[in-house]
Amino acid sequence: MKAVIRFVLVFIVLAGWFAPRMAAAHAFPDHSDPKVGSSVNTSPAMVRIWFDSDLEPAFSTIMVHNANGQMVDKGDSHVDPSNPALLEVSVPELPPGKYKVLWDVVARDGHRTNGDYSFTVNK
Ligand SMILES: [Cu+2]
Repeated sequence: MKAVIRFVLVFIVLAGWFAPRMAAAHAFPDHSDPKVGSSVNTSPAMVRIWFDSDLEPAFSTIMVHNANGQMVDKGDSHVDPSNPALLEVSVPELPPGKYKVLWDVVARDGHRTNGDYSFTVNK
C-alpha cells in the first residue's frame, strides 16, 4: 500500500513539472517585412510581422516609431482577418532614417509576449 501511495505522489510531482511546458504556445515573431535589422531603399506601405502561432486580435498591437520616439504609423494596427498569425499596420511615406517596430501580442493560449526591432529607410 505504501508503494502505491509513493507511486501516486511521484506521478503528481512529475505531472506538475511537465504539464506547464506542454501547455506553452506563446506567440513569437517568425519573420517580418521589412526584415529585422534591414535597410530598405523605398518606404514600405505596411509593416508586417508573421508570428509562429495565432493571435488574439483584440489584445495584439503593433506600432512604428521614428528615431525621436514619435509614433509614425497610421494607427490602424490589426491582425489580418484571413491570417490570425499576421499582425500589420499601415505607414505613410517614411523619410530616410531609422525606425523601431514595437509589438505586444496575446496568443490564443492567453499568454502575452512583446518586443521590438529596427529597420532603416535609406536616402
Ligand atoms: Cu503560452
